[in-house]
Amino acid sequence: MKSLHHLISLAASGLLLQTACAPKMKAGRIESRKNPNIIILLADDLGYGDLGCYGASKLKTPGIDRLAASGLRFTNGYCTSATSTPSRYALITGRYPWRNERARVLPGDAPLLVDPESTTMPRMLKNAGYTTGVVGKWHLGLGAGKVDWNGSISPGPNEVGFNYSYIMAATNDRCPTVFIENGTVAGLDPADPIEVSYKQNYPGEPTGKDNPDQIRMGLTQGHAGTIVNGISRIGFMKGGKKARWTDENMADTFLLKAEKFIENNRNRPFFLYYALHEPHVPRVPNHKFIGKSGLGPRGDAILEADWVVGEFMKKLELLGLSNNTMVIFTSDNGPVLDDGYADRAVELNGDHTPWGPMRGGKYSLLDAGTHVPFLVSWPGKIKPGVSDALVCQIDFTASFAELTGQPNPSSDSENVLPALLGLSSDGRNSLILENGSGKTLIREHEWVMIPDYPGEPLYKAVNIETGFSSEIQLYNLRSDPGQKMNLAKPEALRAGRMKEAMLKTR
Ligand code: NG6
Ligand code: CA
Repeated sequence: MKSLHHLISLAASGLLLQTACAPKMKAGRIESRKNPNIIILLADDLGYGDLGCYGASKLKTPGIDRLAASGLRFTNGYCTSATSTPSRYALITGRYPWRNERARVLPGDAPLLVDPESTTMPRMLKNAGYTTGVVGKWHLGLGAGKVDWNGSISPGPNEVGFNYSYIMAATNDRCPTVFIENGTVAGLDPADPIEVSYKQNYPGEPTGKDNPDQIRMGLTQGHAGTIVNGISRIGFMKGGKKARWTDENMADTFLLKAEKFIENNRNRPFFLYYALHEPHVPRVPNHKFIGKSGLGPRGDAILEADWVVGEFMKKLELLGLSNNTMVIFTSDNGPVLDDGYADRAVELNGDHTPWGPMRGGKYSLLDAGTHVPFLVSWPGKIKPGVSDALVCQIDFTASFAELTGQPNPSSDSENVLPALLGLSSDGRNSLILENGSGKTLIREHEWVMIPDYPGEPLYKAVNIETGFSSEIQLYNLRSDPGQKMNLAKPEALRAGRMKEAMLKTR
């Protein structure tokens, strides 16, 4: 029924008619073209309150604000998890990450987390005739066990549905610090092979732990492994010197690859998953952004991300693709200030509020862990505005299935296409969210229930509330977005029912 209703509302809006009749290419070529290009821009650790369009006044983000003004700005947009790997797993597969025990922050040498046999979102789009690409942060594992970084690195993105990939294996603070293009380390000199280990250092290789005099950014927690570009990382590596990245150039490198991908595929439907590395640690933006935000490296890195989005959107426009492309901008998890490097993010933050009006942040069960910026633009198709519909990145799979006429490969993923297109103010009724290590909570409409999880109330290292409590928590996010008033006692029935609903889904 729901799907029929959706079809009717789509037809009423003229969308189905327009897309069905859209083949505007020269006769005979690309006959089947009826699907818009789809681009997902995913920031790393960017908070709801980090953007001008979401109320930030201390940081100027004109590039992303322009994208927001051209489309729909969601006020209840979510990622599934408060850390990267599980969040990205859900985005790519449409499956809840807590169903997979391995869906936790992965080391740089972890095997591929996504089942290559499964119908992932990119594979589904490929089935619909799309050319698919991923550029940027991967963090979903590579290979099937021990990876030979000097040979063909497989399975990886190209085996789970991407035609093209240009990625970093894990995070910008993890080894190996090289880019991998279609399964091969880019720019590798065969005479200087790479080795990677998360167990021990290689004799003679400098590390943050043993050679603190060689690092240019101090440490507050971890990250005492191999030094690359004057910054020590998590894990160890040797060799591959020519292929190692320079953090200052990373944004330019990814931007060029992303632009090249859309340029090369301008004449056929494409899907691009462009996963920016900002403002994840280490925050080492290009020289042109240093000192520009007044908030230190974290703010400067956000300015860099904003510039990247602005440049990329200009390119899309220049290629004449704007009106046939749905662009989504969002973040993989909530914000964090001190995430291991002494970059003075806390000291220089002033009264900026990366978490917006919410409580918690990255790693947290509280709302700011997963409540993220969420913009959807498709000029000419989506009327600009603001939507309060409850939507989640896990729903891209089912929604794009609807958009492209494919079967939905995952029942965890709900078709919220009418909400994404601004044709309906209804999104999901309920959604299960996760802190990144398997602890779940449930949101239903404006209500959120966090089960009783005994544990430390604070992640001391990052100074973020965990959301753990020996008491069940229930909040009304509409009247209390800062989660100050636990209503679990006066609303015991509701809290109990929600807990039951959550456990039933698990
Ligand atoms: C943590 C790292 C943090 C970050 C995070 C993953 C330490 C002390 N902290 O373990 O710096 O890399 O993992 O972030 O090592 S995420 O956004 O990719 O999930
Ligand atoms: Ca992240």
